[in-house]
Amino acid sequence: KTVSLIGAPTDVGASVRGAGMGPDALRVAGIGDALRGHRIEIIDRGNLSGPPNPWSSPQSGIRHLPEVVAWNRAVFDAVSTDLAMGHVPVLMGGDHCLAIGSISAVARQCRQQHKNLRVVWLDAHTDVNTESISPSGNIHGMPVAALLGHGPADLVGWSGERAALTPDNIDFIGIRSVDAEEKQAIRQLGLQVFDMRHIDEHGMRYTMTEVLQDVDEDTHLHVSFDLDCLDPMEAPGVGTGVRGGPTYREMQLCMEMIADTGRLGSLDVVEINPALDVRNRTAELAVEFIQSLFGASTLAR
Ligand code: DIR
Ligand code: MN
Ligand code: MN
Ligand code: MN
Repeated sequence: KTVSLIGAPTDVGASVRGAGMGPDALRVAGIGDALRGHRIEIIDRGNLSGPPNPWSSPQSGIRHLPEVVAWNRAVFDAVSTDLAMGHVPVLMGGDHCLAIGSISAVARQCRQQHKNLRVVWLDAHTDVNTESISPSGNIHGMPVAALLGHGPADLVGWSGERAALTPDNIDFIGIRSVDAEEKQAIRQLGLQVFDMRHIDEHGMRYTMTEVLQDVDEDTHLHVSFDLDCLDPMEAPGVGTGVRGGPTYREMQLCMEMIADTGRLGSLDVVEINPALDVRNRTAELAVEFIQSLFGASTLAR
């Protein structure tokens, strides 16, 4: 298996600056060597380039739309290239707006290859805002809506269809912060949200059994891993931490159960903010989880 690391050093979609340093924080934490240790071939594509963050206020409910489009275009092209080569692309963000480009590329490839796409969205937030309901205007709170075909025309339709995803293609895990009108959108769309209460009541094991039950040989599994999914005690280096996330052990089990399917085809690792971190702890934690996601376990190998 060949994994391609693609850096997208930008925070244009975020509400707090600093996520642009994520790719190098992951490299410093040893992401390449950690995976190389598991019989995976690694190609580091280096960092993509794109416009600087203008740090301006929202225009018609949305911030930095042209810059977000430019960065996502670069991500879409890079992810498409690696998928076409049969590689597993790992998008190192950057903020979560970049999932628009990466998942659109994955959806297009899945359609061409007649694969079923399943997205696992690990996040404290559902990111299903649009410019008409977002309280912040930050596009990192909107990628799921865009992928479902909602939002400004510039962010929609990249996969070749209006909607890269349908609501039954995506499951959310770890959710504990949803904006007022976002809640309504979730209900209207019929999204499957495994919030923290669900994990508290049923446990991570049962939750992941539900999430992964219909994954089969024809499934391409995409994991979109926002580091703020974790409890901020564990992962302080994020711009919008919310207390009460999954524990270290719960998240390890989540990753291991995904690895066990053998169907992981692509990954986003986003929202690491080294400017807010403590001695790169959050990037190091991300590397530990990514190792598990790629099949590392306590007793095997
Ligand atoms: C909030 C924060 N719901 C927004 N979203 C974040 O601005 O739309 N997503 N931080 O990861
Ligand atoms: Mn997110
Ligand atoms: Mn988040
Ligand atoms: Mn589902």
